[in-house]
Amino acid sequence: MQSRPRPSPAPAAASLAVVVPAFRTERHIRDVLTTIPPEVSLIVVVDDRSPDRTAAIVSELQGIDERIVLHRHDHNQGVGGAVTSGYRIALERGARIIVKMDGDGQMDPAQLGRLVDPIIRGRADYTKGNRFLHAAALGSMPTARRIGNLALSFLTKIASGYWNVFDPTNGYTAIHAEALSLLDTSRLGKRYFFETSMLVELGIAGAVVQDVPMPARYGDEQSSLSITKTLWEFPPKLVRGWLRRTWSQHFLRDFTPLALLLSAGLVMVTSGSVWGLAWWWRSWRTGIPASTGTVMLAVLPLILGVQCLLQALVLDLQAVPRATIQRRNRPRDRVPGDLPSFTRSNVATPSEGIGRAA
Ligand SMILES: Nc1nc2c(ncn2[C@@H]2O[C@H](COP(=O)(O)OP(=O)(O)OP(=O)(O)O)[C@@H](O)[C@H]2O)c(=O)[nH]1
Ligand SMILES: [Mg+2]
Repeated sequence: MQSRPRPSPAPAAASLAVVVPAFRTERHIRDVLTTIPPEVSLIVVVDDRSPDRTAAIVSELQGIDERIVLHRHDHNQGVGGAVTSGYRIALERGARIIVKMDGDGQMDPAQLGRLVDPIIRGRADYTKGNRFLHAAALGSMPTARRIGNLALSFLTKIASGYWNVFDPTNGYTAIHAEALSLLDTSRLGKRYFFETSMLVELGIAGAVVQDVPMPARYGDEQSSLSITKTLWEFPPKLVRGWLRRTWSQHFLRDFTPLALLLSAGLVMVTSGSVWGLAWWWRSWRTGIPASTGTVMLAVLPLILGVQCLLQALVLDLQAVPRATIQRRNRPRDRVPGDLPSFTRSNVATPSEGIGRAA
């Protein structure tokens, strides 16, 4: 598959990298880049053909911070396309953990330590912010966005199989290189579906995903994300994601009891419904009530089918990945020595850094 990035020998070893997708961020990019903590050894800014001064400001900052690499797209590819380019560059330069931090200043660099901590400790392959775990932060999220997010979060749980995570569109994320190298990046959403599609692909790869409570920051940055467009565009993509993930996880890689229950449940619910509706239509047209046996032939498969589907749902809930890819590949239970350690003093608490909350 063409675009699976592989970690390759590093020109200069970069343990912890930050990828910054940037589009129309001239008012924020300077603050973002100058507050990234010193534990980060590589900062890849991807200018997504921004029509403003974003690239000029980044070039200027390269003169005072040699960690910064600027990659310019010759045509706009959307946030997903920008992050995918950044991931590729970070892997080529030997990054072990790659954080995605938006260029519009909505993600607080002071929270970076908390975000990467579970990955450094080998407890997760992918971490993401969750604004819903952080009560104070919820107040700063616009109401329409909160409701849309709740609905999409539930659909994403079904599609990705990560019943333990919430707030799937949160863009403050960190990933271990070994998990990233297993993903087929050509399947990732190019635009706003990117974060959600990451969860579906991680579900297919069997990575451990963990939420980290995170304050949301809504300031004066311009939002290009349309709630109605999102609610219209995401569900069909999520259904396709669910089909691919379920097929891969429960039918291809392993034929699990869930596969049996799901197949039996779908057959029974469909046949019971079709039989029941056909006889109901016939009785309605002729005025002759259906016999008890005919009714039972519709009701029984329906009840049994729904029970099978519910049981399949419970098994899916229990199948959330628990063994990290990094530990599966590294048998001994140890923290890798070449990753930066965030001490108590430089790991922010969840309540810190909400300075610009609206
Ligand atoms: N809108 C947009 N952002 C892009 C694009 N390419 C890269 N980005 C960057 O991707 C990041 C996320 O985009 P936003 O539009 O802020 O999306 P969001 O944070 O999910 O939504 P908001 O909460 O409305 O800010 C920002 O840092 C942008 O600068 C693009 O083509 N369009
Ligand atoms: Mg934003």
